[in-house]
Formats: sequence, C-alpha cells, structure tokens
Amino acid sequence: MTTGYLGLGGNIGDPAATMAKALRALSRDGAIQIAAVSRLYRTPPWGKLDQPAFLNACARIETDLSPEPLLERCLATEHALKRERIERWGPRTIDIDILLLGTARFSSARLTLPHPRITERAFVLIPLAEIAPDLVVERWPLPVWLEGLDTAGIVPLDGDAGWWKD
Ligand code: A4P
Ligand code: MG
Repeated sequence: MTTGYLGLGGNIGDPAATMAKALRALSRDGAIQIAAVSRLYRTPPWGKLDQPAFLNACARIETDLSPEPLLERCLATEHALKRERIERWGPRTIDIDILLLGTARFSSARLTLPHPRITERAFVLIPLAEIAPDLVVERWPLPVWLEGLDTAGIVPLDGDAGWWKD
C-alpha cells in the first residue's frame, strides 16, 4: 500500500456536504482507504479573487492504485457530484486534486505528481500540515513553504475530523 494525499475544495452549493460525499464515495469500493481527514477550513479565494470563499480539506489515503487509475477515481467522483468545469480557478462544487502519491514523480498529459502548485497554496498546505506535520515536499517541510505565503483569512471551522462520516 502506498500513502497518498488528496486536496479537496469547493465554493458553490454545500461544499462541506459535497466533500463528505466525495470522501465516502472514494472509499466505497475498497481500493482507496481514507486514513485521516483534516478539519474543514474556510479559505479566501486564490487565483481568481471575485468569487465566494472556499472550503478546503485534505485527506491521507492508503491505496494500491497507480497514479492514472487513482486520477480516474477522483475525476469520476467529481463527475458524479456534478461538478461543472466553467473557468480555470473559478467557482466549483467540488475539486479533488491528487497532491502526492508516495514519493512518486509522475508526469503525463493528464496528471502531474506531486501536484505542481502545492507549495504555492496555503489553502492546501495548512490542512495538509494538520494530518501530515512531518511531511517533506520538494525537499522542504510544509512549515518552511508556509513561511513565504499569505495565510490571512484561513480558519478552521468548528467541529472535528469526523465531519465527513455518515
Ligand atoms: N491534473 C494534473 N495533475 C493533477 C493532479 N495532481 N491532481 C489534471 C488532479 N488533477 C490533475 O483539473 C484539470 C485537470 O488537471 C484534471 O482533469 C487532471 O487531468 P482542474 O481541477 O479542473 O484544474 P484547474 O482548476 O484548471 O487547475 P488547478 O491548478 O488544478 O486548480 P485547482 O487546484 O483546482 O484550483 N482558492 C481556494 N481558497 N481554495 C481552492 O480550493 N481552488 C481553485 C482551483 C482556485 N482557487 C482556490 C481553490
Ligand atoms: Mg484541480
């Protein structure tokens, strides 16, 4: 089994409910085990600023799937939850990014691992650090990457890490 990390986010509809459904759906057929989930964080929009605040969370998974089949599961889950791709970095009901899969470096037309923008995004690094405090990405621990980033307005919601369970 390989340990991987997923980033989840959304900012339209009921993102908490949608992310919870996504995690439950991903774990349903047994190929992906959800080992830990961060709290939900409210995060100011990044990239395209004139859109509603996001909710973001990260999950640690255990899986035997290789990168492309794991991406298939993530995209199928997004699709099932009726995500509409409207514009890059724009509003979305659900986005599931594969942040890391073990130590794999992977690059194809459809998938890049590690996710190329992890280290630029506090909305990923803060929930990721909650479930993986000692993780090293691109040679540096997460707090080192966070030192250079704007973390203003990123706040955990009340509640515990079981928010996604039935
Ligand atoms: N793809 C390539 N690598 C990966 C990977 N490691 N994981 C491909 C997942 N997918 C990967 O995805 C487009 C395609 O990227 C996928 O079909 C897959 O083949 P997308 O999610 O539609 O990509 P995008 O939105 O154009 O770009 P990107 O950089 O993935 O954007 P994000 O991460 O989806 O950003 N602000 C806050 N606060 N919180 C957010 O969650 N999210 C976005 C969207 C913008 N601002 C945000 C947030
Ligand atoms: Mg994405």
